[in-house]
Amino acid sequence: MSEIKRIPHCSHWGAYTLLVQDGSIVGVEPFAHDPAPSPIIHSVPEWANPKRQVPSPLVRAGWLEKREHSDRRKRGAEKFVPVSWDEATTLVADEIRRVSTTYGNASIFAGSYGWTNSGRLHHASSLLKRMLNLVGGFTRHVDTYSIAAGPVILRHTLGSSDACDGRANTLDTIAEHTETLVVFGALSPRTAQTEAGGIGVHRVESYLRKIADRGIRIVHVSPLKDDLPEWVDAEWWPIRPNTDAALMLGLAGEIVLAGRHARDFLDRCTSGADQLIAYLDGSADGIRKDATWAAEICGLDAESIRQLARRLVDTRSMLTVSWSLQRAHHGEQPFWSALGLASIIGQIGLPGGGVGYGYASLGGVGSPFNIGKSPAISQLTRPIDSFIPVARISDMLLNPGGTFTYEGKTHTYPDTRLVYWAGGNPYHHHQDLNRLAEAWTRPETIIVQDPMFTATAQRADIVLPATTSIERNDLAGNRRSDFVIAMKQAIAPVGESLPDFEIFNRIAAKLGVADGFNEGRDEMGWVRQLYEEVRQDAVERLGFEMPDFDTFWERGYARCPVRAEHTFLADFRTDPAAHPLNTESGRIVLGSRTLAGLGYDDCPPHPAWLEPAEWLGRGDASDLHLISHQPIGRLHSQIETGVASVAAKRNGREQAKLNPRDAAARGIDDGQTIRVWNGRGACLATATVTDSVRPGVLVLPTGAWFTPRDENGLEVAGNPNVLTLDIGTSQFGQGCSAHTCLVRAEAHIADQRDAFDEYQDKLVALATA
Ligand SMILES: Nc1nc2c(c(=O)[nH]1)N[C@H]1C(S)=C(S)[C@@H](COP(=O)(O)OP(=O)(O)OC[C@H]3O[C@@H](n4cnc5c(=O)[nH]c(N)nc54)[C@H](O)[C@@H]3O)O[C@H]1N2
Ligand SMILES: Nc1nc2c(c(=O)[nH]1)N[C@H]1C(S)=C(S)[C@@H](COP(=O)(O)OP(=O)(O)OC[C@H]3O[C@@H](n4cnc5c(=O)[nH]c(N)nc54)[C@H](O)[C@@H]3O)O[C@H]1N2
Ligand SMILES: [Mo]
Repeated sequence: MSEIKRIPHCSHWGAYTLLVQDGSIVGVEPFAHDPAPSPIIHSVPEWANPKRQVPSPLVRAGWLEKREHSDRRKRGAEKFVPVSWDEATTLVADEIRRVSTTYGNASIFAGSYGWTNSGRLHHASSLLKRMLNLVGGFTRHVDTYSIAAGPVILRHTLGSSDACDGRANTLDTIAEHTETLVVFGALSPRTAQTEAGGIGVHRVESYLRKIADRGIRIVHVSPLKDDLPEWVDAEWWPIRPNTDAALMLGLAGEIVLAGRHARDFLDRCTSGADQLIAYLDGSADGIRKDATWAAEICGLDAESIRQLARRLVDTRSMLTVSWSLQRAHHGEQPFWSALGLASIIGQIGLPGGGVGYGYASLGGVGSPFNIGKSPAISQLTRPIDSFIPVARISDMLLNPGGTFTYEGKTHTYPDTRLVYWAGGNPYHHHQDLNRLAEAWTRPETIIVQDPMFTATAQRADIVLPATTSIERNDLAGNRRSDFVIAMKQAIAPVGESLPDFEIFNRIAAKLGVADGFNEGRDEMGWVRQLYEEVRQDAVERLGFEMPDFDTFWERGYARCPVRAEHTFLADFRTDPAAHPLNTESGRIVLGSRTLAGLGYDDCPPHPAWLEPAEWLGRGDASDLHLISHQPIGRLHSQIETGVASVAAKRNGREQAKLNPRDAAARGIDDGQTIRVWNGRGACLATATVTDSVRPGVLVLPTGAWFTPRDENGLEVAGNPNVLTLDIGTSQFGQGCSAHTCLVRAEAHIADQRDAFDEYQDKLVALATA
């Protein structure tokens, strides 16, 4: 036995040290500076499990024979043929050339949404775009599944998406100054485990402890009590899902009706406030938006709403709104309504006052933020500007040449012939997977690059096995983390996998653009270069010294320049004319001329309550509102078979939480296998009966590997996206509406076979066919 080596590394869920002996990982230790490391670090050794990885480049047999004329319905059902890297990269380069010559580059879809790994060099989708930009471009996506409706409406009404990107009031100021905190959605260490691009120090929990210690009044508005840790003393308001805009507007209406609205702030800092006020006081449509009105829609107590409205103006008050609220039909409205309410209260720009979005949705939101450059490889210049809103992927594939609207303009869907996905898992992330499966039969060729034999890879024509981050060198860092972290190679590549950079470099060579792609640098040359760009920017622009590359690489981390104690829009509040916002009026928009001109019924010119397509106010007694939130034990679908992920399952299945009242009405016992279904699909899960979930709501986390059983389409792993609704949030924002979904649930007795084993068996069988 040789000595144990200690290798610094990082993933989206934090930094850690891998203990490596004789080429194997024998232990994982948390980063010494991290007070709240994520248990997901202990799933990392599972990455090295050869049974989970794609063993070699693979081509679907039918595609190898007939290329673009193959039977596309055989995707996911036909065997794969292993090929050499040389053959695989030639096939890929030939396809890119064929499609771009015959149909034009817009027919190549490389939006390729996904979190990939935290490394900023081997960032799979960035490298894909970099390569394709050298050969004429591709159709891309805009916004993210995380936030789309939110930033679209905030860019229009606040002039930027800063307030939902981690640039609103920092949590240190809230812990110090706020007297009344209203949490819409969650403030949870569960989601704060992860941060896109890695995180050095998990701080959310310590801010929450400070807030809890100060004993301020906290109102927690969510269908799920666990969205705040139980040690935070909060009043739980179990709201009906998707009705928050009504509560916000009811609170605002109460303030207006009492004449307590901040007239000076509204006059100086907003535009169109009279339109909002006319809606609130009922002069516009005859309906007063008061506590009684809101209580009826939200399923809450009117008197408590009335009291809270008073308290919001009597004390220093802060509203936090989770990203989840805008991942719903009309998701623009809760974000805009919160801004409207905060403007009516009039404390925006004061320490500990106002509104902010996405606190704890990611680990870095609300923490001191990085003001330096964050490491990133350039995607180079786009030769064409063809795009879709990120979640309109099925619409695009099903409607070539059809039109869609986005931010008030009309665009056309391209005629997609080739899809190249690297570092994302649409069979995890997209809604209504049975609809996606139909859309997936449309393109002539689908290429998937991933270390794992995911549901998406299983449905590809060409699968390119990338190494996981622990099989190569890289660095982590982002705009919301105060550390840049070395991600050193810990083990040799598994099977025939290659680092993403190397895969694209080889394809670029076949396309004759290798020089432009690699700029003469190899892996370590690029890691050094990306670090140096960050270090130079910090010293030149901010006078902040970071260690030289060799010191950084040896030590494993470097600190970045950050801003703490930040109060959002403080300057603007003091002098709005000197600090105009990038909006139609230069101020906060509460009544929009642009939206009035557009006349959309699903995104009116002022914040409004609009009924979602599916919600408890319209369902019948057997309907449950599905909340498919983020899984506690993994990041989305990643390392689904790792220890942290498996620990969160029950009887090998995902847990579906529901209220005792609803369980009893359906004859469901705690721990029983249930079938959750609606007109779009059905899946299995294990029932966990708990009164921490509001009656009428069922919570099933995302991320189980999509495993439909062939005979009847029943999904056995517990993937909620067989149930969710695939519509845009509105014609304006076009975000995903994942949290708008009604389902039914019943005890499932027919088949007690363990789903977890079944779909893992299938996975291994496909990989070794
Ligand atoms: N119902 C419902 N659906 C949702 C949501 C919801 O709330 N409800 N949330 C949505 C949100 S917010 C998001 S962000 C999306 C997430 O959706 P995704 O980002 O697509 O999910 P991941 O599972 O992280 O997929 C990342 C993929 O990258 C692969 N990968 C990891 N490392 C590497 C690498 O080094 N190279 C390459 N080439 N690949 C790598 C992983 O194996 C995995 O297949 O899901 C969305 N879907
Ligand atoms: N462990 C872990 N952490 C993660 C991720 C992960 O996969 N695993 N994914 C990361 C990503 S990509 C993102 S974008 C963020 C997402 O961060 P969020 O969007 O904040 O996370 P969610 O878990 O979808 O939702 C948080 C809570 O919102 C509540 N909620 C849902 N709908 C409503 C509603 O209509 N009204 C109210 N008041 N509350 C509602 C639900 O009870 C849910 O638990 O999480 C990140 N953090
Ligand atoms: Mo996300």
